[in-house]
Amino acid sequence: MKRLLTGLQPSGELTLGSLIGGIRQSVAFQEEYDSFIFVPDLHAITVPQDPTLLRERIKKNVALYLACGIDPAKNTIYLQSQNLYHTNLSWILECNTYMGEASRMTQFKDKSKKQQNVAVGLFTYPILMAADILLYDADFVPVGIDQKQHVELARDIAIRFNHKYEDIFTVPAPLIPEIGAKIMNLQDPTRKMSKSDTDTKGIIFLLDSEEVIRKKIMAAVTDSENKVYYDIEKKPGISNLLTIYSALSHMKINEVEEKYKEYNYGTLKKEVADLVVSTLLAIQKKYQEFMAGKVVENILKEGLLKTNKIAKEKYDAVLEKIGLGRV
Ligand code: ATP
Ligand code: LTN
Repeated sequence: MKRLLTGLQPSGELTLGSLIGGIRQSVAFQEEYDSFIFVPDLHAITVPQDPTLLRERIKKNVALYLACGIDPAKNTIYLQSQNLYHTNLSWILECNTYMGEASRMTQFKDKSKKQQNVAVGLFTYPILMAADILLYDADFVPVGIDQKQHVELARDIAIRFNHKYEDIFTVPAPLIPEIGAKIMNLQDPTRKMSKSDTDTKGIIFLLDSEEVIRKKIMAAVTDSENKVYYDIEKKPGISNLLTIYSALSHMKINEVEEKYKEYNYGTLKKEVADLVVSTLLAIQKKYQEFMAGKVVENILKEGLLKTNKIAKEKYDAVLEKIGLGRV
């Protein structure tokens, strides 16, 4: 059985983009693959975090995975920082990654522009991500389009490592959703809807109330043509709303276009809001149940035991190949 692995940083509250571009793919594939989904909390500290909020978000992330349909019987669910092999392997991979390739990462360029004091970890973060993936021999990594370059780096590192030290890592491939690979900010539909943005008006959080969701969607920036059709260049706002509707309704974009072509923007927005509200309220109900008991704690305990065993084997094999460890 092929293995699938992904994770969503607890760097902010999860958004509609996290659901459509991230979690939902893992849910869709969990029947067919040996699925791993984790909380990359070490990635979150590449930018400043409030410790209390961060700890809370870790639990919330897991409860949201479950509420969005991740089945603990079909997935290995775990927390990155508890498994020390991730950072150990990351160091070894850092020593096998060139400055040139690490410097090409566009997300670093974007994120470092927004910060005054940029942490070294923000620069090396894609290598930790490669360790997350290669440690478990993942075949596929479901991600939104913004993470494709990072998975490709993991691929390049694996290929080089295999060439230098004989085959040791499975070479991973990104899995990008056909619809919804990039959900845009509702206030600026040329930018990704990103959970760590400080201005929250254009972001739908999975735990937003019905009233807030409706307000944000009704206020989404569109254009003045008042004709519903998909054109990402000319009509980024309307195209984003059509994408959201298509992703949540499982209808094709052209079917959604056809359905709403005679409607005005106000009605389209209302229908998108109805669908988002019904999807998210159902998730929120389940979320409350998972937050209440000890489910999350128990799942993470079990996940740590299982992943420690797998990771240790891979890590020991790597040490052996590269000539480290006791003689
Ligand atoms: P940050 O703002 O902290 O960089 P983010 O909002 O980009 O976070 P991540 O945790 O980095 O979210 O992403 C988790 C997964 O969800 C990744 O696979 C990412 O590609 C996907 N994803 C996040 N935002 C979107 C979006 N707006 N559209 C589609 N996919 C997304
Ligand atoms: N970098 C990713 C989160 C992440 C990840 C991973 C995703 C860390 N390690 C391994 C897939 C596989 C992000 O910011 N979305």
